[in-house]
Amino acid sequence: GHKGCVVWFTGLSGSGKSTLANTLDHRLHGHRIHSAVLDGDNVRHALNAGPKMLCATHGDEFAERFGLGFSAIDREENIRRIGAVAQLFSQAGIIALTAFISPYRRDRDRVRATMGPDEFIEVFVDTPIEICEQRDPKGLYKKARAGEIKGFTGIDDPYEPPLSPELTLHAGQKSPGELIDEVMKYLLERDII
Ligand code: GGZ
Repeated sequence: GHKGCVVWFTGLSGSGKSTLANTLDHRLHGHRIHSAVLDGDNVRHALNAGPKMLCATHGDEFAERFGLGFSAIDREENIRRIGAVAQLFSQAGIIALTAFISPYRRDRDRVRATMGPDEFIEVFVDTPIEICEQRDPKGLYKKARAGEIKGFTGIDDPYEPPLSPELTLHAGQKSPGELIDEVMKYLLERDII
């Protein structure tokens, strides 16, 4: 058997969080362990949709009040909601794998504070910004450098690395498979799986 918990990946855009969460998800499924990924594709595009998306279906006023963008307060609310959902998964016995930049230390620590002592596993995806910017899969760094996107994490908005994460992954140097070996080892040692 295994316990529910939250494996919280944090790091810059393009650091590899989603790839790592999905790689871990597949690895766990291979061992018949129930896990689920929460990332931008299912959260920022659905649960915490942005104002533009909501405007089309729900109108201006609704979109303005409930659509979440990338201001500090919107990121704070994004992370708070994701923490609450991840905890529901965890309490249902599922290993929730979250992949959000979650740039602010206070917001992550608040999520941690809502969880049990062994429930929150913070994984710092420590990829140098130079590598993230080289990868630039969506061309967002380029736009941020050109001033077309304001408040982009790592460019003109801060990323506060965790001070004592449960794990740090050097994702610029190793393959996803190797990095997930490290996470699996940790989960085994901690008696979570
Ligand atoms: C950072 C942004 C921004 C700004 C849009 N800053 O590479 P991506 O595209 O897929 O990952 C980024 C994603 C960040 O959403 P999160 O929910 O993970 O952020 S947070 O935890 O801070 O709430 C990027 C895209 O959205 N994106 N504008 N200004 N990333």
